[in-house]
Amino acid sequence: MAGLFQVSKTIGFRRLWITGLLGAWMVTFAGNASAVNCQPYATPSTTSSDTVSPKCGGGDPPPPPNYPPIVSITSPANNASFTAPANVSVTASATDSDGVAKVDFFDGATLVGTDTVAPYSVALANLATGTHTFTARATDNKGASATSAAVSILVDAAPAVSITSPVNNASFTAPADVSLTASATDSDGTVAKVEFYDGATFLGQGTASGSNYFLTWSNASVGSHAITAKATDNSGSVTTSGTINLTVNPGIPNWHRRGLQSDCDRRSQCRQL
Ligand SMILES: [Ca+2]
Ligand SMILES: [Ca+2]
Repeated sequence: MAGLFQVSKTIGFRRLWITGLLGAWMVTFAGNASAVNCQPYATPSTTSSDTVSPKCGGGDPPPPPNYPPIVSITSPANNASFTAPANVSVTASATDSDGVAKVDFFDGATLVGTDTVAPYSVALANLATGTHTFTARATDNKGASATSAAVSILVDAAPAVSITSPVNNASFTAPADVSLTASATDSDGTVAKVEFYDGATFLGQGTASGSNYFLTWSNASVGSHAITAKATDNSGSVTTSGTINLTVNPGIPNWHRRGLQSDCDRRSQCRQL
């Protein structure tokens, strides 16, 4: 009986020893398999998302986390300036390995449009003057979302300008020094300069006095002239005034002046010669 117990005890010990050895081997194997085959989930970079790890030996890994889309506004450029009335298209790039369901566009906190098809954009018409700050929020097919960096633009009010002197259809006699006056203002800034043109020909820049700008156009040539004033504000917006038409008529022939210089100071008398 004692011998039988001794044999049974020996077999039990061997079984225990073998089981322990097998267990240790399995732990070692599993540890090696995990180190070799089970890579951790990679963190998404700025150019890709949703990196999926390979399956571990002996079973599927837990489902990968759903990373949100990568989204950025590609147009307009940050700090771009527009002149009112401004029509601006805001365009965004959005990517996600699950698929992008939609991109929402915001002007400040206000939702101004949604696009579900790339390229993602929204057309904004007649934007109010002032600063607009746009963001794009992309949502993937699993409901994860991300918001782009903000892009700000300025919508500038163009200056107002008109020619106040001379009047339209005024006529002059050569040699004529024509005094040009324009009035220019800017509702959301300042007038940087006012320039006068005869058709496409630059005549000169006006001298400012308050909101009035003056230029003496010396020795204007005989003929018809179409005068405009072009105002530029501090944001670079430009407005061209309405056109003032002038006529410069031929002056008194020189031979009329000879021998009657004093009378020729009065042009009407010279014409009677
Ligand atoms: Ca995703
Ligand atoms: Ca302005």
